[in-house]
Amino acid sequence: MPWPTTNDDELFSIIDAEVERQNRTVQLIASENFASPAVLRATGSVLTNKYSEGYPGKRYYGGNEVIDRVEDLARERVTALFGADHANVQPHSGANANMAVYLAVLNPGDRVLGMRLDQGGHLTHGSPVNASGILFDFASYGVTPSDERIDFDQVRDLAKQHQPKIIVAGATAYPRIIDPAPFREIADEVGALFMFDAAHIAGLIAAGVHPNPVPYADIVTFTTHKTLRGPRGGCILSTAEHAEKIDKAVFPGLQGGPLDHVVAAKAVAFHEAADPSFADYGQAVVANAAALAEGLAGHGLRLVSGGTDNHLVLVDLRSLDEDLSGKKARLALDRAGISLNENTVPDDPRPPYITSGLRIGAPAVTTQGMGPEQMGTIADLIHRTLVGRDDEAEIAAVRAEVHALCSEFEPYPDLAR
Ligand code: DSN
Repeated sequence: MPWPTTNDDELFSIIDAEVERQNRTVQLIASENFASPAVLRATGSVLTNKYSEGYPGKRYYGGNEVIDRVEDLARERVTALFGADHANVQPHSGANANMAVYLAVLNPGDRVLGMRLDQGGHLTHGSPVNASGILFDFASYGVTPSDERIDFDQVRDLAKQHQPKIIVAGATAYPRIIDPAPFREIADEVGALFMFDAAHIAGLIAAGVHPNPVPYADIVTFTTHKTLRGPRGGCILSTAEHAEKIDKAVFPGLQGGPLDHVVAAKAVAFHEAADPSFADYGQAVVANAAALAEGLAGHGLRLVSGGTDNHLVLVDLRSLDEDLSGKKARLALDRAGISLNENTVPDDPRPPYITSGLRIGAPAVTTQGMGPEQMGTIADLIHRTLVGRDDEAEIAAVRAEVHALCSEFEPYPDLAR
C-alpha cells in the first residue's frame, strides 16, 4: 500500500495514554459513556471514506448503494426503538440537531421558549452566546426555588405572554424526570410546537425507565453518545408532518456530507439499545445515581432537588464550604483520578466558568460494571478529595484507591498496551 505510515507512534502513543486514563480513572461526566467494541469498530471503518450528500435513494454522488443500506438500517432501527414516524440520523452532534430543527420550523427572530442554561438547560436552548439565542428570540423558564423542579406555572405564564412558535423541553443538568405531558398541554394551549431535547436521557427512555416523549412531542432530538452509549453524534425524530422540512434543514440547510462511519455506529448503538439487556443497564444507571446521591448526602452535601431520579446528581458545594467553587473542586478531583465537571446550581451566584456545583453522572461507571457498593466508595473518595484538596498526600492516597477500584472494572482491558 502507498500510505506513508503504518503506525504513527507519536499519535498512537497518545491514544494509548487515553485508553490507560479511561481504564484507570473514574469517569463521572454525566454526558459520557464507554462505547462498545462494535460501535468503535463501525466508527473506525472504511465508511469514513465515502461522500453521500443527500439521503438514501437521492444522493448527489455515485457509489452509495452500500451507504444507503447503512442509513436505512439506522433509520429503521431508531424509529422502531422510540416508536417515531421519521428519523434523521445525520446530525453530527446534538447542537446541530437542535439548530436543524430551528432552521426547519422557524424564521430568524421567531419566538421560542426553552430552559435557562443556569437552571439546567443547554446552550442551544437560547443562550445569548449561542446561535440559537443570537438568531431567535428566546424566553426562558427555570425551576421552582422551593423544590428545584421545573416550574410549570412559569412555563405556562411565559408561553401565554410570549406566544412562542416552539416550546423546548430538555436539560443537561437536571436530576429529575421530565414529564412531557404538561409541556404538550401548554404547547396546545398557545398553539406552539413541542420539541423535546432528550440528549441526556435518550438511553433511559430506550431502556424504558423514563417516559418516552415521542407520543407527545412534534420533534425529539438527542445525542447518541450519552446514556444511549453509541458514537458521538445527534439524531432527530419527528412526526411525518415535519419529516421533509427537517431533512432539508439538516442537508442542505446546515450540514454537507454525512459521517457515514458514525451513522453506521449509530445503527449499532440502536441495535444494542433494543436488546433486553439494555433495560437492565438503564435501571442500573438510575440505581447507581441514587446510590451516589445517598453517599454524598450522607457526607452532608446538599443535592439540588434533594436527590435524583435519572443518571446524575448535582451537588451544591456551598453546603460543604462557601469558598469551594465547582472549578476548584473539579481540579482537585482530576488530580485524584476522578473525572467530572463543575456546573452551576439554580440561581448560582458564580459564573458558568467557576460555578458553585458539581455534576456527577453514573452512565460510564455503570457500563463498566460498577454497582451501588462502588458508588458508596466513590462518594467517600469524592468527599475525601474535597476535604483534603490542599493535602497532596491525601490526593495521592485517593488516587491510589481510585486506581485499585478501576483495575477491577477496566472498560477496555483488550485495548491496553
Ligand atoms: N456537553 C454536553 C453535556 O455535558 O451535557 C451538552 O452539550
